[in-house]
Amino acid sequence: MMDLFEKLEPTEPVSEMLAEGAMLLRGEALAFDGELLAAVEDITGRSPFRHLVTPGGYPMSVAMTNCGAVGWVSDRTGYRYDPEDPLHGRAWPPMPDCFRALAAQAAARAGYPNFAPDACLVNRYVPGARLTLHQDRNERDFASPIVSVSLGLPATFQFGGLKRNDPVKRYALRHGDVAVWGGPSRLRFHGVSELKAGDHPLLGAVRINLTFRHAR
Ligand code: MD3
Ligand code: FE
Repeated sequence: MMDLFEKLEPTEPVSEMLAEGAMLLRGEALAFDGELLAAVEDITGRSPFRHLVTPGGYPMSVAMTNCGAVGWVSDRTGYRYDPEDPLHGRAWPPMPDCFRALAAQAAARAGYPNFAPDACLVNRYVPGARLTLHQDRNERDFASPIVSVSLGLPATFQFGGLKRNDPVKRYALRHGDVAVWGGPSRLRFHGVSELKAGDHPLLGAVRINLTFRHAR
């Protein structure tokens, strides 16, 4: 009988506290994945993925778009939340109901029953794309958490401290994983290592990450 168990991979907990205020909910988005990806297609039909330019003048390797009342943008003048998509000057696509439902469910599980995101940044990684260590501090409200949803290829997530040079822990984020970053973890430095090549059954050689924010 025991030899059956010995053949299994070592298991990870379904939900895991990464630090005070930071909770990783493995597989939380799996039941929504088809619906989420159809909604991403709808969003990018109206506000396509683009490589924003940093204030320093470099195009980011991660392509981005947004949905919701405001969207995060970067250009030569700095970072900001903008009610219109600068590509065409119209509003960002509305936040789909399935996005809102998943974000609220995950936040509630992590102890934030009143999370009301007004922005969702959609990031697209292809192999080689990465996000250098940064803090998310353009939101007016640091009391609300950020909820992130990973879809497609797995990535190595870097989770640091409140100072840039604090030690970094690494976690694999896989298709369907959802994380909630609040409380004292809200302003931790974090980043994503260069995406490795791969072929995901739903997305091919792509990773999509949704981050839900209360920005204003
Ligand atoms: C920890 N996105 O969009 S999600 C970002 O996978 C961003 O695309 C990454 O960092 C991605 O700003 C990481 C995980 C995440 C998001 C926000 C956080 C972790 C966080 C805010 C505070 C602390
Ligand atoms: Fe971030």
